[in-house]
Amino acid sequence: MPVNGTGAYDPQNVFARILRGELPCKKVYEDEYALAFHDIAPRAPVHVLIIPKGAYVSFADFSAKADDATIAGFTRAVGTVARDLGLEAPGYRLVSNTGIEGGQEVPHFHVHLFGGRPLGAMLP
Ligand code: DGP
Repeated sequence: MPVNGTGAYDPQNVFARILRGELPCKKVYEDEYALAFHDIAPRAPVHVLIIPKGAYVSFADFSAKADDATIAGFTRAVGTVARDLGLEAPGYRLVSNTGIEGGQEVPHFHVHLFGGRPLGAMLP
């Protein structure tokens, strides 16, 4: 079910629980700004989710409320994950579904990183 990208943060959402260590994940990267782990239902040979450590519902929330250091640190972490996974040369795709019409299902801001095969044209 798509979620409201501008609503109140639900601390029981699945990614909050992963951040707290209450649920397992296949971690690929972590620093002070971000945690990255494999998507539970991968749609490409590489399908990793990168999430900030703070309580942000969506990209809308993150881009409005996070301080500049947090936005910079998170953005840099996304690039680092892609580089560490060897995706820089072949290329990759970043997606952040936001809110109801964006098809967001987990109400903790996340970026999908897709790669490992030709992804074709960007179509909704
Ligand atoms: P979306 O909110 O639509 O951008 O997508 C959420 C993604 O999160 C979806 O691709 C499936 C993934 N997902 C949902 N629950 C879990 C979970 O418990 N663990 C992991 N690793 N991924 C999950």
